[in-house]
Amino acid sequence: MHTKSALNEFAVFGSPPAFDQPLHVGRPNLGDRARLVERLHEILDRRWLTNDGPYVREFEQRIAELTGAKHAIAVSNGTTGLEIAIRAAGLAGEVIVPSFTFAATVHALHWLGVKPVFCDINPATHCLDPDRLEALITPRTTGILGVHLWGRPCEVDRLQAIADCRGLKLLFDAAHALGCSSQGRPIGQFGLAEIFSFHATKFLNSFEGGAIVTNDDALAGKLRLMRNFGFAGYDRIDEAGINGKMHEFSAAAGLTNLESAAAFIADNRRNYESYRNELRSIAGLSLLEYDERERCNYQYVVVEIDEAVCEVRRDLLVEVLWAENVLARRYFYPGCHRVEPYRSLYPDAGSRLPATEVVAGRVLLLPTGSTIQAAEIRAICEILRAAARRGPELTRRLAAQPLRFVNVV
Ligand code: T4K
Repeated sequence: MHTKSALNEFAVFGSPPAFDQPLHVGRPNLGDRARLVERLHEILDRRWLTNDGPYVREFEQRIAELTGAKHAIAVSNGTTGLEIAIRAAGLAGEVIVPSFTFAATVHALHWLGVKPVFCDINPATHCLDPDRLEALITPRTTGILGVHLWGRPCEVDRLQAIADCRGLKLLFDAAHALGCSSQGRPIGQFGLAEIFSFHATKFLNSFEGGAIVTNDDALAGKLRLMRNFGFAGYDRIDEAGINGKMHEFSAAAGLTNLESAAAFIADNRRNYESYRNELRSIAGLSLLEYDERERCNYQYVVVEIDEAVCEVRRDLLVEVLWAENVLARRYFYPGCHRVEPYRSLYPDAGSRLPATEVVAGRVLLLPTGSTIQAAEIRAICEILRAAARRGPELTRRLAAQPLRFVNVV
């Protein structure tokens, strides 16, 4: 690792990179390897590989306990979980959803023939702005799909009040929010159902996987049927279902990683605080805060770049970092409304999403998780400090060469 504090040392201008190996946003956290292997042997010995196996049931039990939800239904991934929940909840016509989210949230609606109606976010929370939502409700609206982005909860009470008053179903994409809370209540307790992701890049992974949690008995029954082709018994199908089952290897990984979840959160929190200490002295860069009164998994280190202050574009900082082998991400640039098929289907959507467009243009996510060391965080921040201090000069010098890593949509 090389520490850099001057522009001339930057890899983007030809020097060797600060890091020999790439530092990722979303490097998987891994629990006790020996325990995982033990579980894998048990699965093979049992010859019960999928279809509601014992590890899947145990994993569901743990997720239900963690979220306080009455039912947890494990699924093959978060996207399939969203699709099954949207269908089981009977959403159709139009559903209100943020554009500032991972594409899966919106794809799940579109894939089921439901029109996503993009609602702007509150720039302070990065979540749905309830003040902008009511104006989007039409006679065709059947639901609201909120996203607890970065694990920071939506304004759940206000969204529920709107849903109740207008007769809409409320679901939450909680892909980022396992182990988080809102007003002291665990995520998993809100809306009709909430959907988690346990993808490799999530703080708690089952390699691939997800879970739908709900307190509604009837909905839970339907979700279980739909996850398994609609089978209610041998030769009996009660629903149009799909194959959304989690298999035993995934559940074994999820259970093993759950045993280390507190350690993963502690690592994330330690990293977050290191970034906070380093970044507070860099003008123009501000770290998105988590509410200390709530439970939080701290899995995302989100920085907002104020270009007017540091006089260098976010995208140029990304170019600099990638050249140094720091694979910072621009989640969720450019916003779903600006990617296909939504860009072509709803070409005017951007005009009512001003906060989404601004936030998508200034967000930068930095590497965290169990594999990142404090010295690496200091070195990353040193690069950012040098770049932000010499913003105009960096901008001028980069204008003279093609960007290697960043594409601008
Ligand atoms: N809703 C929201 C709000 C979501 O954020 C997501 C997923 C979903 C729904 C859907 O849930 P799933 O169906 O995925 O369960 C990643 C993840 O693929 C995606 O799960 C996640 N959100 C999203 C925020 O991030 P990419 O395309 O950025 O991933 P990728 O392949 O670039 O991985 C990120 C970094 O992690 C890479 O630099 C390499 C590293 N990595 C990745 C994998 C898979 C590893 O080191 N090891 C690995 O095994 O989307």
